Amino acid sequence: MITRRTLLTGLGAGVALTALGTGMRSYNNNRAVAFARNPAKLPIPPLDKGRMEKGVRIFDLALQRGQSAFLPGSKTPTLGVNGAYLGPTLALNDGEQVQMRVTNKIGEPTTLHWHRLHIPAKADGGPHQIVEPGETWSPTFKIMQKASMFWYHPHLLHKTGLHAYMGMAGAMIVRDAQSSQLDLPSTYGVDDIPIVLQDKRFARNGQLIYSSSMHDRMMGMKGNVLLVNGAIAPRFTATTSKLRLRLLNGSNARTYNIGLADNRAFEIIAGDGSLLPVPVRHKRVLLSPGERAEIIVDVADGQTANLVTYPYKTTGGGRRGMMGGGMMGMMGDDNRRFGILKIDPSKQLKTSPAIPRRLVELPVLAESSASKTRRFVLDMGMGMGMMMGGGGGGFTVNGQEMDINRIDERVKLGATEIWEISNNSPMAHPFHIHDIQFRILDRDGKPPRGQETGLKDTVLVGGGETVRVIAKFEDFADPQRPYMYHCHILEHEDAGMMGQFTVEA
Ligand SMILES: [Cu+2]
Repeated sequence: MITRRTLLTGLGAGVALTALGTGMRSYNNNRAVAFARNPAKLPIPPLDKGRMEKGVRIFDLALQRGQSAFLPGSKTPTLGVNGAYLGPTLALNDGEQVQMRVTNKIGEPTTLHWHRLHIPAKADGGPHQIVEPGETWSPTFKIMQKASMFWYHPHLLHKTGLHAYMGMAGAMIVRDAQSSQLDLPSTYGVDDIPIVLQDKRFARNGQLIYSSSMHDRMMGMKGNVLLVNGAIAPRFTATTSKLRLRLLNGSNARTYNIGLADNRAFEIIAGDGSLLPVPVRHKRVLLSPGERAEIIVDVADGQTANLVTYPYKTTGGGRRGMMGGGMMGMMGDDNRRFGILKIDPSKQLKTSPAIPRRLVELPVLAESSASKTRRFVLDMGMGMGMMMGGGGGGFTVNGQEMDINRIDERVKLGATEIWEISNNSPMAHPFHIHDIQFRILDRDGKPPRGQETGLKDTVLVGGGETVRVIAKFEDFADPQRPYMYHCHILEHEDAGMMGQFTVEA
């Protein structure tokens, strides 16, 4: 159980973290918006290609504390990787051997997890791979991925939410031979742009508020200011007629329904872990915490394209639940609107090639090839009581809170399995599985659409909904060291909505 005490003492000396809950007057959103009227240029995280040593690509990553200037006239203590806030974009190539040298300079234990790289469990950077202060952790592994964007973030038991919220995260872009043949925008920072979204709540002195109120533990920590690569509603000048935006929801709890303010359509070309078989033309892309999507925005008309968030309702009717329909509705909806990015086309636009109509061939996993169906029920039953002023935890998978000393599931190496994830609560949960990429079979019996047609590692399961996914558990067996599956609302993960599985020969 997370108590207010552990939250308050969590960061030790050095970072004055305000944890006074929703009663504390936060940084006025209007002030942030007014500030954004004079918007900053979109910061582009540096592209880190590492350095080659005996055929291994080495990345030196220092986890550190720093001060960031998000708001006028105030400095915000933050965490970052090789910088004050967020970290570099790591450039990785399929088939290459890499070593991550992670040095912990934040003065307290943490971990760094490679969100859904297919690597041995001992290299995963989950709750079992703690990096003590002053230590360097150096996992070596081979990149075995389809071209896509992945990300790294902390994964310490009970502290993931806090450490990620403070900014210790970054993107990883994997390229492969097949995708390099495609005529897609791929000049980093010019027409291929990472967009890391994190919402924050600020105290009036500029410090981040990480609240321990019942409400924020239940709903997850949501902010009222959206940072886009660390800037508020920034601008970007396009020099090409098409822009590839690689969207990463690195937020603790908030799902974004992203679109253009003038309602123009864009092409979705990738989901979490791969390109899509074919581009999907759409006006919105829904992104829950942990999820990624790549979109191609066309600005050939010379008009400013304003990327914003729209209100949304999650799918799923909440067929069960202890609350009335109104409450369930509220828990599935989000009506806050944020500006994400204003794209100004320059006068002389270079014309980008047309988007290829076919992008990638993905392996087919037939349902009949599955040897087993495992069922996972997500619940927050007691948590409801908690919000109502009672006690208890109750953020569970299959009725149990995470126990780091318990292996919940044992999967046979080489097996193809169907995992059926049912949400027994009224609130949507983004369910994430380490080690594998899955395909979505169906959502309440209906086949997936749009960005969900590629390889996935995180799927939003609406209130009362059941999603079935299929995956093959290959290559890495380790009976001792588990991988995690969990809700990617980090406060839920920290409160127990997580389990452990091993892959065994
Ligand atoms: Cu959750």
